[in-house]
Amino acid sequence: MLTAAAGRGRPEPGMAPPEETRARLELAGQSHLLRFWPQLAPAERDALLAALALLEGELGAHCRRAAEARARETGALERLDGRLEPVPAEFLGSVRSSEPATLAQWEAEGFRQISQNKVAVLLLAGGQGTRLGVAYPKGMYSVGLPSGKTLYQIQAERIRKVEQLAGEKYSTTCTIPWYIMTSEFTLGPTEKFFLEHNYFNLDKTNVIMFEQRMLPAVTFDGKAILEQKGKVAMAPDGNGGLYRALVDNKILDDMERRGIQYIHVYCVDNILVKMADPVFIGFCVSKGADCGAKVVEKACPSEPVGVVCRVDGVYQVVEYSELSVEIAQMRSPDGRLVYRAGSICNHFFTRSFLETVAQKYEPQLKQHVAIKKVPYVDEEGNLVKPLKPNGIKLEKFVFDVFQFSKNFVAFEVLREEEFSPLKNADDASTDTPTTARRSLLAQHYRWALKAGARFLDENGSRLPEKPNLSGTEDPPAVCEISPLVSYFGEGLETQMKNKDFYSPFILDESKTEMLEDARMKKK
Ligand code: UD2
Repeated sequence: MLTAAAGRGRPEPGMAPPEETRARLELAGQSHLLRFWPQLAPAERDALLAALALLEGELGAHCRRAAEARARETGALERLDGRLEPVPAEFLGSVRSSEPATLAQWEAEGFRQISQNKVAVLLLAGGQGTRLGVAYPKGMYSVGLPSGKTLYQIQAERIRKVEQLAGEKYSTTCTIPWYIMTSEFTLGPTEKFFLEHNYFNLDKTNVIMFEQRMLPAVTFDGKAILEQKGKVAMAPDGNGGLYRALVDNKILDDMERRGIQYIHVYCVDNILVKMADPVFIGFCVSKGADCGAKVVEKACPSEPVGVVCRVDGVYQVVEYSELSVEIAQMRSPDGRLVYRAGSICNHFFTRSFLETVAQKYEPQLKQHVAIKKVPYVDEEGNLVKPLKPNGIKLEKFVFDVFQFSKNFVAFEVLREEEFSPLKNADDASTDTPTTARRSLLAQHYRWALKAGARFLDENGSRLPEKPNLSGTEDPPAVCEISPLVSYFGEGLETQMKNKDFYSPFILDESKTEMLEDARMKKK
């Protein structure tokens, strides 16, 4: 159990470490953490003692668990083979194969729940974004859209728009609270960013940030790693740390107070994410689900998305890092991947399901092993940046609770409309700022053409049209539509039908007003 006991047993400068701490570390096999004690300044000693106190009693067990889990890891992939089956078609809802009337019913149901203030969104934003290579939270990243908007701004505006649509549909005003799980790395900068941007005009009281726990990184032989002479290397406890964080921070109580019943949990980096998607919410609610996952058809066997499937008959996500190549590559007679239901980290939960998980099942969640390069100080006190992985991080995964669901559903959506994650820097071939920007602009271009817009180049010549443009091509015209104007392509005809627009074009609220004024004058 983590207990803050900072300051207890604080030593005088030059003194030995408190005997109690020394003895406890000795017992846990972690006395190396005090190796540089004599060289530490008083403030560094205080900080080290405070960090160790926070890990009270847990450190030895954690380090042992990490080393054992890594040792077990060899052969784990083979053990899953033979226990897996794909999601049967009848348990998979699908945008592609559903009648428009059915989709409309689900959407109406979703909007109804939103209009009654029963829906919240919960963002997982505690990750370090190592692959993207920026030193700040990923949500603050701008992929280079004409508007310069960051991922956080796009998400905030989608919340505002979907609130407005639900309110208009059911003649009410409603709120979708935005819960944001951060970590020690991301909380401070995220709070500051939201403050500087006036919470993107959301009511600050409806944006609730909270922090997940951190765990020490451990060497292969079970020793906590010192990243500085007086600092243990720590990492967030995985996005499945959500369930402990919900309890630690009394978030479930806050949800109950607000009357929230359904929660859409999503990851920060998908530029096309449909916040509080009424169709998905409506689908899950209509099916009486306590837990649901959005999926897309995997693009290729090695795509880094977990696969929704059944393991020993129980619904689960097998993470990409844990699926064997042979299984990932299996194809059915029609040539499609057998395990193709790729999880896009968009999950639906009822509040009561989250409560059950938090109270009853959380301790049973698997601790997954991530092997990473963790900078450390060597025995002489020199900082070393390892070239090969040297450390174990234990992480829980958000989707590992699916196995406890009484009524699990999966919902397949169109990749080009809903999934384009930002994972890597631009020197990679996939999931980069360029691919994210392209997917969004391709989507907006398709919406504009569908609404009847025509595009001109800077000389006024009509640009060729590509109504079936895929998300992987650059559109012939650049058109960015503010989420405040349209959430999923709706309502654009009044502003765009049979009108000419010079590329590049941004349709935002001010332009909407101008176009509306021009239309009224013409009348
Ligand atoms: C995640 C999914 C993967 C697939 C993919 C789609 C998990 C474990 N894996 O893979 O199956 O759906 O996304 O893009 O969900 N995060 C935290 N705290 C942590 C670690 C991560 O909040 O301790 C957040 C992170 O900020 C991000 C989300 O969880 O929003 C996903 O984390 P990731 O980018 O490390 O996961 P990835 O891409 O390996």
